[in-house]
Amino acid sequence: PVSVKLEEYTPYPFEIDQVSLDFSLEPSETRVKARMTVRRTQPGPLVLDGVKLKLNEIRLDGKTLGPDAYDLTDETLTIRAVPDAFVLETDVTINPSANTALSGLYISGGRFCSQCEATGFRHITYWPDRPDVMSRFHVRMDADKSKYPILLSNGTPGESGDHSDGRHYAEWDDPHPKPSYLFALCAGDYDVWRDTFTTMNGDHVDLGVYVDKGQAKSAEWAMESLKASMKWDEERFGRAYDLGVFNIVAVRDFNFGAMENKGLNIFNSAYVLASQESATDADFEAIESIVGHEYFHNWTGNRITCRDWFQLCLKEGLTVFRDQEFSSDLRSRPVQRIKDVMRLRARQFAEDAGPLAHPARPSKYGSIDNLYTGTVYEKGSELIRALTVFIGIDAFNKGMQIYFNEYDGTASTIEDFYSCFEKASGKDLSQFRLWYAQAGTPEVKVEESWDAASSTLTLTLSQKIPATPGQPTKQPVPIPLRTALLDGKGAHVGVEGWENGEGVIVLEDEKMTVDLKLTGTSDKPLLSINRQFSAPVRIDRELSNEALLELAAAETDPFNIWDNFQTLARTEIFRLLDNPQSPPDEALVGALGDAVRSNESDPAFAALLTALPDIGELFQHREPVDPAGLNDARKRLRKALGENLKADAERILAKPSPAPFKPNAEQAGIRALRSAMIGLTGALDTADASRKLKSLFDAASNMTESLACLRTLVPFETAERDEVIETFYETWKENPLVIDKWFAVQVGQGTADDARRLSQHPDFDLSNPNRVRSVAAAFSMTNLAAFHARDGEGHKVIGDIILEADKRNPALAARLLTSFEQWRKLEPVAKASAEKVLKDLQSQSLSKNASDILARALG
Ligand code: HT7
Ligand code: ZN
Repeated sequence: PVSVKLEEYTPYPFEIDQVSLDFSLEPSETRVKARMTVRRTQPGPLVLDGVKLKLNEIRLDGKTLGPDAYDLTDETLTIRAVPDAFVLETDVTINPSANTALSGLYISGGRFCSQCEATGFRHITYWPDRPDVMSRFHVRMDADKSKYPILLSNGTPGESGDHSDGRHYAEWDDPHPKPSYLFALCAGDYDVWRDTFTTMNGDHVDLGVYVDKGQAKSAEWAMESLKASMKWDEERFGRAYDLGVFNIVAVRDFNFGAMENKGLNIFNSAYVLASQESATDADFEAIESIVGHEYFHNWTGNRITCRDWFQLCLKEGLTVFRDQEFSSDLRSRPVQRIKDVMRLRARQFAEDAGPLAHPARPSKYGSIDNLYTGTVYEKGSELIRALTVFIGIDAFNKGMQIYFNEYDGTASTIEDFYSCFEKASGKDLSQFRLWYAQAGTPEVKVEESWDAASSTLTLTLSQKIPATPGQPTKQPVPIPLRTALLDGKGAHVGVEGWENGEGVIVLEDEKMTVDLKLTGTSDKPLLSINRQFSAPVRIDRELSNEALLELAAAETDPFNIWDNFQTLARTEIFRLLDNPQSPPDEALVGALGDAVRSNESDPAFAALLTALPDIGELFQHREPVDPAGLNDARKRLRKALGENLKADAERILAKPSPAPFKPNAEQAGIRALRSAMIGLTGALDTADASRKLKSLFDAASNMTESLACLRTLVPFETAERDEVIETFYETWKENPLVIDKWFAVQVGQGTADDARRLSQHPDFDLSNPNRVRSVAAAFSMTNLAAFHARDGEGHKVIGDIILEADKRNPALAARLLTSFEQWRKLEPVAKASAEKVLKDLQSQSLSKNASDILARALG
C-alpha cells in the first residue's frame, strides 16, 4: 500500500526559526518541553507530528489551550486557529525504556541515546518532522548526575551546573538551522578519547569519541579516521568544519551503521571500537570509511539537506561517492573500485532485478525506513561517478563548488543539484537525470567489426533497461563508457580523437555505431570497455574463453583484469553445474593461478583475484536457480584453484604475518592475501588441511587471520573445528563485537540447523540488532545455498526470527525480510517454501515496515 507520493509535495506553511527543548531525563518518564517561535509563510493549518507522546500541556503565546483548541490523533496534533506569528509551547512525557524500535529517544547499555532519521523526532516531541523545516535548536537537559554524568547534544556546550538533589544540567546550542532528523541527545557515563583539529581557516575544534567505560583506547582509530576525513574534505572539496566541537558517541544497540547528527554523530559501536587484537582489517577499513561518510554529511546532508525523503540519494548517493573517493585516496584506488563494485553487484544489482526494485529517486513509498537501500546509496553513488565521466572531472569539481555556494543552508532536490552541473558544463542534463527516475540495471550489448583496410574498429552498442515493478518500458539513458584499444602485449593503440590511449564513448540512444580509426597500423586490437566500471551497467559481449583470457592478459585496467576473470569464473561455474562429471577447465585455473602469482607484489589485488563470484552474484545469471548446485560447482572450481596455488599458499603462509601490527593498507593487503591462502587451503577439504588450519589458528597474531582460520574450518567435521570454535568463544566471550563475528562465521558456512541452534544460544539477543544480524542476516544474505535449501528449513528459521524481531523492532525485521527478495528465481521446491513462509508472515499482523516489504515481495 502506497502512502506518500513525490508529486504531492507541498511546502510547510510555517517557519520555526528557533526551538528550545528542555529534557528532564528519566528512563521510563522523560519530560520534554518545547518552546518554538513560529511564523506563517503560507495559508494552511499548523499540523505537528507526534507518536506515543503523553501530552501534558500546550500554550500559545503563554496561554494554555483547552482540548477544543486542537485535534489530537495517534500521529498528529493540529492547532485549530493560530495567528501569523506566535510562540508555541508543548509539554509531553515519553518512555525511552519502552522504546525497543530504537527510533526516537531510547536506552542502550543504561544510557540515553537518540536516533531521529528518518522520523524518530516525532517520538520525542510534537514537531513538523520533515526535512524541509529547518530550525535553530537550543537544548537544556537535566539528569541524575551519578548515573548520567555526561550530557551531550548538537552544537557547542553552554551553561552547566549541579542541582541540590543530585541532579545536574547542561545546555547545548546549535547555531546552524537544521531539520529535526539531525537532532541528537546522549546522556550517560562514558570514557572519552579526545583530540583537537585546526581547520584550514585556523579554527580550533575539540574532538571527542565517547565509548563504554574502559574502552577509550579502542576509539583511537576512529579518531585518526575523523581527523583524516576533516583534512580530506578541506583538500578535495574545500569544505571546512563549522563548529568548535565534534563528538562521536558509540552505542551497542543501533539499527544502522551510524548517524550524521550535527556535531554529535552517533555510531553503532561496531564502527567505532577497534583494538589491534580484536578487530579485523575489514573492521579498520569500515571504521575509516563510515567515520568519513558521516563526517562528509556535514556538508552533503546537513548544511545542504533534502527537501523531502524522495531526495534521499541527494545526500546518500553523493556522500557514498565522497566516502569512496576518500578511501581510494587513502588506500589503493583500483582495489577500492573493485570492492565497491562487488558490493554494488551483490546488493544493488540484485535489488534492481527483483520485486523490490525502485528508482534511485523513487516517486512513491510505503514506509520511509525501507528506502535506505542499495539503490539509493550505491547506485546513487555510481550515478555521481558516471556524471564525473560524462561531463569531465573539471566540470564536476566546478559544479560541486556551485552547489556548496548556492545551496548552503537549504533543503534541496536532485534538480537543484543537477542545475549546478548544467551551469558548470554547459550541458543539458535532463536525459542524464532519467537515471534517477528509472529502476533496473541497463544491459549494454557490445559488437565489434574490424576493417583491416581502413584500420577501423566499428563498435555497435545498444542498451536495454529491463522492466521493473510499475515501469514496463524505459527510455535510453546516457551511458559513459571509458574505452581503450590494446594490442596483444598490453600496449594502448592510438585512436583518432583520443588522448593518452583512452576515450569516453557515450551511448545515449538505444543503439549507436562508432568507428574507432587507429592512428597507426595494427592487427585487430583488443577492446577494453567500461574501464574502471565507468557506468553501472551489465556489459554483454560474445567473447570465447580464449578471447577473454587473451584480453585479461593484455588488459591495463586493473578493474577489467579482475572483471574478466570474474566473467570467466562465472561461465565456468555454470558449465560445471551443467556438467557434474566434468573437471574444471585447466586453462582457466592455470591462468587464474598465474594472475595471482604475478600480482603478488600487490597482495590486496591478488587476494581479490582469488575470490570467485559469490552465489548471490551467480543468482542473477540464471533462472530458475539452484543455489545448492551452484555452491557445489563453485566449490569444485575453488578446489582446483586451491590445488594450483597449493605451493604458493604454503610459501606465503610460512612467512610471518607483518609485525608489529599496523592497520594500514599495506599490511592489510598482505593479510588479505594470507587470508585468501588460508581459505584456499580449506578448499582442499582434506584432514591435513584441517590440521594445518588449526595450527595456523593457534599461531595467528591478529583477528583477520584468526577469523579466516575459523571461517575456513567451520565446514570441516573434525575435532580441530570443534576445538577452534570453542577456543575462540572462550577467548572472546566478554567482547560482544567479536562474538558477533563468531556467530556470523558459523551461520555463514553452516546449515539451517546451525542457524536455529545459534538463534537459541544464551548469547543470542533479540533486542540487539548487531546480534540478530550476526545470525539472521549472516545466514540469509551470505549463505544462500543453506538459506534456500530444498528442505525449507532455512526459510523457516529466518521467518521465525523475523516474526519475533518485528514485535520489537520493525525496521530491523523489514531489513531481514529483504533476504527473500530473489525468491521467485528459485527452483520450484525452494520457491514454494519461500512463498509459504512469506505468506504465513503476511497472515500475521506485522508492522507497517515489514508489511510494506512483504506486499512488494509477493506482489
Ligand atoms: N543517514 C543515516 C541513515 C540512518 C538511518 C535510517 C533509518 C533508520 C535508522 C538510521 N540510522 C541512520 C546514516 C547514513 O547514511 O549516514
Ligand atoms: Zn549517509
